[in-house]
Amino acid sequence: MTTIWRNTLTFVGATTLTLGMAHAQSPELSDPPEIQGEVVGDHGSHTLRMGIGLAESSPQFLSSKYFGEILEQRTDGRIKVNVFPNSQLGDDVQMLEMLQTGTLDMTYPSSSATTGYVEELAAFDLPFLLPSREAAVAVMQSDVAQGMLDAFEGTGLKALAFSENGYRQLSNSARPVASPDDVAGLDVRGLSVRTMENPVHLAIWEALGANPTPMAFGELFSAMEQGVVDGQENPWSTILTSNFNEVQDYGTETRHVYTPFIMMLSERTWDRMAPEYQALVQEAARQSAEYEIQLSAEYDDWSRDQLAERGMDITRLDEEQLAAFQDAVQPVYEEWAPRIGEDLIAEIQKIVEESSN
Ligand code: KDG
Repeated sequence: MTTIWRNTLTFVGATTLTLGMAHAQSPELSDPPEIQGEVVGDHGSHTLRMGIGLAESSPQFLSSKYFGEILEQRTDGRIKVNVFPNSQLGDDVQMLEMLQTGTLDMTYPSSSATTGYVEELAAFDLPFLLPSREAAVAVMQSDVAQGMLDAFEGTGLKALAFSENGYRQLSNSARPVASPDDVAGLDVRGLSVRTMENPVHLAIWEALGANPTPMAFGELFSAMEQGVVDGQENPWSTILTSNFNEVQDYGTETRHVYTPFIMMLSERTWDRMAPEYQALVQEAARQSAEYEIQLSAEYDDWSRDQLAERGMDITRLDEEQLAAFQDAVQPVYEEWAPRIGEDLIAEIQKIVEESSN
């Protein structure tokens, strides 16, 4: 299966070359871990349709394919997973609703799109809460995070595993940004910035002086192309694999929020599966999530450097500049921490501290 993916990547690269752009399509990526474990007995056949927002070259797509390979191999082909990329089946919010009604089996949203189901997940949307990837992974693997996944019980959604969307960075088409004043625009208008449909994200960009506009991810490229919004914020890998650099000249390494992904299955689909298959799906989700986190880490800085190579003007903030962003979003903490739960935030901060020891 490794070969199939490599071929796909080579094919994409080769196509690009014929168009005259000699840019690499992906960093040196780790091979997926070897699939281990016995074949599970025959409990019927399932073809699972999974919709995701991101492109075929994204860590999310590649690891979702791996998820499918695990299931296929360990059921002798009785469980198949078809992954539909590029928001072609809808955006995160719509696809979650499709899971609830049973018209779609799986999706893989940002946690930020799921806070309407489990409010505590909004903790992840608090700015500058998770200072390093190691800390973020420790939180995602903690009992606190498992409790959040379990809390989906009864919503029609089965939350299988956390993985990494990653540190979100600002991009825009108007000007270089090195301070909240650049976002707000002292002599010119504030940047209009697309956000996910999440109130904490709206509050962050309001606090920074932007005009935030919530919008579905699938509409974002053309909204930026047509100048409906000046910018957006997403991890470097998403900015690159979604070709946002074609319509965004400026990037700023703000790392303002670390967003997890959550792999989701429709509870209706889950209930139709034999317990043996359910256990396998859960195991495969965890394995592919681990692989996704690894790929995402491999993509992150590489994507930033690729964007720079492709002509994006990237601003990296020094400590003082970063502190100005952190100070400007302090009111978001004051407003949202009590609503999300001070105790929960304290627990997360404790895990963060322990992870750095
Ligand atoms: O598949 C996930 C994407 O749909 C989405 O979560 C990407 O972070 C994202 C965004 O900004 O909407």
